[in-house]
Amino acid sequence: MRVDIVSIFPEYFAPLDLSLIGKARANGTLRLAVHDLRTWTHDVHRTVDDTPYGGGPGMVMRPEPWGEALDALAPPEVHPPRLLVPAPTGARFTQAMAHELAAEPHLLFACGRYEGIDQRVLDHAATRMPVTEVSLGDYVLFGGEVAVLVIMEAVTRLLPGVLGNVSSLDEESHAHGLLEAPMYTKPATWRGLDVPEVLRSGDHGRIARWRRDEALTRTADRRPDMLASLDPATLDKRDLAA
Ligand code: 6GU
Repeated sequence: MRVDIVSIFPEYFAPLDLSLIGKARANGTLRLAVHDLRTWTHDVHRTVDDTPYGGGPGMVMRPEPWGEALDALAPPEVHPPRLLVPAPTGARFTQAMAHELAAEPHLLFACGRYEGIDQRVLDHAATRMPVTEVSLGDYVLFGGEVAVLVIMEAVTRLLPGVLGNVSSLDEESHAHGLLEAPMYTKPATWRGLDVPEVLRSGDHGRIARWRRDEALTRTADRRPDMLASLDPATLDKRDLAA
């Protein structure tokens, strides 16, 4: 997968050299480039923002540097990338969207700061490529940079070959619309607290049933919204009893 990131703070992306994302870059699974938006400014102050039309607080990112950046990174004649614009006004980022993005050959992230990017940049880009505004949740960040780190981590771990143990993708929280059951490791007793007996029983049927029940009660307690949107066809009789 190819990924381009445009930001006025390229230094934010240093962590993408670390750990499993760094490894995916080193072995060529992920071809990632970070670009400084100011590369596409031409005035001595390398200005990227200006005051909003219609008034109001804060500044808006000017369209010209963004237009040139997108022309350079998504030239009209080649197959276009999917443009992702992190913003609190976007559609909510989910595990389903992470899977969708992991299947794309080329992602281009445009990180806005201040009150956002001039709307015409997105409207013009949409004539050339798919554009998705994406939000992490209902709170406001300074800019899109940290959101891109989050999205890249969620997407990269789904790329083939990045995770050593592929079955862990199938068992994790959100994979089946439920939160995952609690996990334990050795020692069996720690500070007077015992690992649940069933997990040490060796009875794989009982263990699977226990984990499923824990996942259901956890999800009901913490995320009733997730339980409500679960497909009833995926629930069995013993789930309904739990
Ligand atoms: Cl993606 N960007 C910003 N600036 N704030 C956010 C966000 C994104 N998601 C939640 N809050």
